[in-house]
Amino acid sequence: MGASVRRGGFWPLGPRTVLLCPPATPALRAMRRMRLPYEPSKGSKTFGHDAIMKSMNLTQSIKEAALALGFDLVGVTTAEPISADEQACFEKWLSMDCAAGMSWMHRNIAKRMHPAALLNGARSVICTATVYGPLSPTETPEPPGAGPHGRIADYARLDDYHVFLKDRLFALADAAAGLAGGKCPRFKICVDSAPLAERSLARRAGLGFVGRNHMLTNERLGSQMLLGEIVTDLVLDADGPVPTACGDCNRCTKACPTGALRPDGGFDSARCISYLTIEHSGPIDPALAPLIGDRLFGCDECVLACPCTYHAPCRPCRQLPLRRPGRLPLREVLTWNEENFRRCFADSPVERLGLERLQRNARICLANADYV
Ligand code: B12
Ligand code: SF4
Ligand code: SF4
Repeated sequence: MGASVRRGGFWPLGPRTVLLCPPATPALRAMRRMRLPYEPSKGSKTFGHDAIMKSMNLTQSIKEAALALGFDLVGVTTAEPISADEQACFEKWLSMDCAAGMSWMHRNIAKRMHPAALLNGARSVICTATVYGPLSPTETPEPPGAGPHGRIADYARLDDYHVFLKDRLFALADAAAGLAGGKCPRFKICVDSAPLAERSLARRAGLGFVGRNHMLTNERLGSQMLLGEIVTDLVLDADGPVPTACGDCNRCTKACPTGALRPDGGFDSARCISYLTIEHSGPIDPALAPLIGDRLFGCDECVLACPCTYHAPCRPCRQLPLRRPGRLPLREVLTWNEENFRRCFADSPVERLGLERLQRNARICLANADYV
């Protein structure tokens, strides 16, 4: 899972739990320059005493800093445990063996449910989302030349998001520490690999709703977004959840090639192409292999089928560059050695998969291409 970001001894408690004290770092000074002007409402009786006003001003300034750093969405929730319903949903998922071979999902359950278990004294979670799609038509070219090709999930064409999102979140923590004035706040940066219920928290922070495809989905920006959080002991002003927009729509469930999105709303990882091609080690069940089609790494079907995603504006250009092809010639992949693999996928999410499993997937895609 994610690589940790270390920055020259600046993080005194190690790469993950950080204690920050002003005076400002260069990053923080840059952030202060970037900060948009903020006008506190003067003498408002409605908001009551100073502490509330201060937390609101601080929250608003942190959000502005987040947007200036390139996050597309930012919201705040408390560090309270996720709801009893969501805890029950998670426990049922585990008990039904829906985590399949991801044994690590059975560990650190208390932390996953409760952000304060990750950082003593945590009071708030700053939730962010970074858009990576939908891609524009020019970014999704037809396969060049002849021969069967395999598809790479859109997010895996970027550099490894664990690294670049952690960098951005550290910069946001810098900014928040400066904005907090004389305080010495503590932060824990989380992206994917930390045991944290990221979608539940993002939903509670108002970034979007959890759709039938289980994705955190924003009505305006869709669901091709990556999540990252800062758990902190700062007291911030919490946002509220937004209602789900699924209604009677069922497109994602219909689009899922394998039935991983179950009719009862559950999610069966053992049938999910994303799980099979990325997380699963060893041979793939021959009954499922034909359903994988040409998906060489990951799967975007339930995400792209969602009206919120396909009506969303295309990925903004200022965002992260796509450094890898969306399709690869399968016969060529089967001839690759480690050097070829590294040249294409170093520093990408595919690197962790390794050449052996990529070639396992390529053989399945090739067999499927020969069927058609
Ligand atoms: C394990 C995992 C996987 C597994 C299992 C996926 C799954 N659905 O659980 C596999 C390998 C299959 C996978 C695949 C993908 N993943 Co993944 N994955 C994770 C991980 C590490 C944990 C997810 C988890 O806790 N699952 C357990 C189930 C029970 O939790 P859940 O489905 O999220 O449900 C919770 C809440 O959403 C809520 N909830 C569920 N249903 C409902 C319904 C309502 C009405 C409400 C109110 C709440 C609610 O309660 C649940 C309990 O907390 C997270 C990172 C993290 N630390 O959270 C990334 C994460 C979920 N993955 C991510 C991505 C991008 C993907 C893929 C799109 C990659 C790809 N293109 O191949 C696919 C999408 C598959 C899918 N439709 O979910 C992103 C999702 C971003 C987003 N916008 O939602 C995350 C958040 C990583 C990140 N930091 O950005 N993933
Ligand atoms: S990622 Fe693919 S296989 Fe997994 S649930 Fe979504 S559509 Fe189904
Ligand atoms: S496709 Fe339809 S049902 Fe599925 S998440 Fe999107 S809106 Fe909800």
